[in-house]
Formats: sequence, structure tokens, C-alpha cells
Amino acid sequence: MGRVGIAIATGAVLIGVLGGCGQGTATAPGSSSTGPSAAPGKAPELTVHTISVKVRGGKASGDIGKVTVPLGSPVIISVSSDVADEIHVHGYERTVKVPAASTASIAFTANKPGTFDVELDNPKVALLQLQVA
Ligand SMILES: [Cu+2]
Repeated sequence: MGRVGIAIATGAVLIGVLGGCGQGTATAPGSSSTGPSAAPGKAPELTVHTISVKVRGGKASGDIGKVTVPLGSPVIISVSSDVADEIHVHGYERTVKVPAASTASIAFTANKPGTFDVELDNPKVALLQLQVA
């Protein structure tokens, strides 16, 4: 019966490691929607805020620093990277993998007020702070 206990403990450790940095929530890559969802009929003036960051040699440029978007607005964070990495929007816990020498984007609605770090996780590169107010 000692065996079973060890197997369960190992599984728990693996799940913990998968969470990556900070608030360790397991990643759900399938949820990144492509493009803003067009709402036919009554569209209450939703301006899509597109944030573009470029990372080369571990350095971020573009829309870096503090970026403010209105609460409730749709946001697309687009990151171009020279190496394979994973984009992580803290607080909203959105992650998406970006392949080497390409661009990936995360689309979501900024429906949670606060300031959230957006970064690449491997290796850790701070991109910007998303301020939702
Ligand atoms: Cu992170």
C-alpha cells in the first residue's frame, strides 16, 4: 500500500510544476479564440485594444511598460518572438505558446479590474503591465 501513496504524491508534484510561475493554474491552450467575436445586432461600441510586442534576444519592444485598457473591452495581445516561448497573462491566467520566429496572440475580454503582468515564461521576460480600469 506504500506504493499507491507514492504514485499519488508524484502526480501531485507534476501538476504543481506544470502551473509554471506565480499563480499555478494548469494551462488551457485550447481556449484562445481567433479574432474578436462579431456580435451582430446591438454592438455596444467595443473597441478592440490590440497590444503588440516584439521580443528579440530576450528584450521586449513595442507596447511595453504600462498599458491601460477600459474595463470590459476586448483585448488582443500579440507577441512576436525569435525563440519558442509561452505568453502568460497573469490574473486572467491566459497562456499561449508562440513558436520560434513567429507571432501568437491571446484574445480576451478585460473584465477584471487591476494591474496584471504579461510575460514570457521560458525564460522569463517581462513584456508589459496591463492595467484594466
Ligand atoms: Cu507568467
